Amino acid sequence: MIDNKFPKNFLWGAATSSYQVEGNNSFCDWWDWELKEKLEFHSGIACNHYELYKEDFNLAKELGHNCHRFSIEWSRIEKEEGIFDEQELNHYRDVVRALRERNLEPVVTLHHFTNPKWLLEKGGWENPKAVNYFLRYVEKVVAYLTSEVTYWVTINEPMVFVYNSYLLGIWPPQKKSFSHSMRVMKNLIKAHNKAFSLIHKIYKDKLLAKPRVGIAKNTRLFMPCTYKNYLLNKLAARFRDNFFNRIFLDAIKNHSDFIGVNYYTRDIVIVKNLSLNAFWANNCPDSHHNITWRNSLGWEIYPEGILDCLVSLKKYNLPILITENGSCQEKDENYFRFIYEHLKYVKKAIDLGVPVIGYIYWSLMDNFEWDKGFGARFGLVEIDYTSLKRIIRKSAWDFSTICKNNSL
Ligand code: IFM
Repeated sequence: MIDNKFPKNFLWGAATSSYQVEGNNSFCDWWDWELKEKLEFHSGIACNHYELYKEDFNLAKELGHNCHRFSIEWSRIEKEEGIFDEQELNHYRDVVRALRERNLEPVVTLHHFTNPKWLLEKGGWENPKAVNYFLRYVEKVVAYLTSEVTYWVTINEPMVFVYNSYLLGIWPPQKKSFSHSMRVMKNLIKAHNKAFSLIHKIYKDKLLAKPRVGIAKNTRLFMPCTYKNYLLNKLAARFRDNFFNRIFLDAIKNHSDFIGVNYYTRDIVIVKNLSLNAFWANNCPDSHHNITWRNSLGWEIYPEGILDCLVSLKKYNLPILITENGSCQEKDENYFRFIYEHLKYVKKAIDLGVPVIGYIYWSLMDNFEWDKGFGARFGLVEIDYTSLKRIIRKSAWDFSTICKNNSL
């Protein structure tokens, strides 16, 4: 008989990030960028989660979750450089307490793409001093929340940030430079490693049980296009796997208590010319492969890819928390189909000895999908953006059965 049970104390939940759900985060770089770029949509009040968080956590509890991942907005805590806003620190302490009151284990992200405006004025993450600015903020926040939080995610998807903001130039500050992106990557690695030691020290000094500190790593499966130039495509796929998936993890592996995995899709790598861009960014736009399922943004949905990614991480010998996996769909039933198909492979990975300790769906509710706006709906809970009414999708109830039974 196939055993569909997940390990004891498995974490089940959903994630959000401050800028995408809270609303009115006007002190951060994205806010001004949206205005400057004259995007058709603005994050504005988003889901007003800043005020409605208790209501939203009630939904998570009702849905049988036992954990919740959210992020703290640096630009709220430190609106002006070096001046910390007690009221905002208290707000996030209330958020954590609201989770604890509902028996939802908080998984707290300290950096999820957004930065305070003042940091950008000082050169952002290209400036080596960004590391110390980040540590000063981390120290403040962590000291505030030590007794209530165990799981810390220092940085969300560092390589997505590097790619989109410094290499491809599609996100603020819109740089397109290999050397700039390398500088940023190095500073992010340093920031994580030092934050790891700092967080551990804070807990040790307070004689508290050890925290668990990691990053949330967007992990992709890179496969070569088999149509033409296979060997070159294979080389590029390997290069990209190394650059996007491995370099960062290799550099932080001794400063991590767990690896957070964000898995969404696979890339079919094609090299159409010999430019560096073709090597690190081009995907096959043609129908050389039988792609049968895409989300509403056009990303391929490839559930078996999560198994390959998880197995490839086994060598790090660290617990793995799936910190994001999710999809935007047209039809409600496809949200559950997506979850179920991925969970089958997560279970397979566990059976193969990969120490997966939890599964956190992206996202608890529809939200602001960065440069794509509000159209891409990833939520277990649908948001009516006119009334801000929350409507639980049927798929969320189906997922809830898995969470409550700890079994597929
Ligand atoms: O919305 C994002 C999130 O901020 C980071 N991971 C991927 C999600 C979907 O694109």
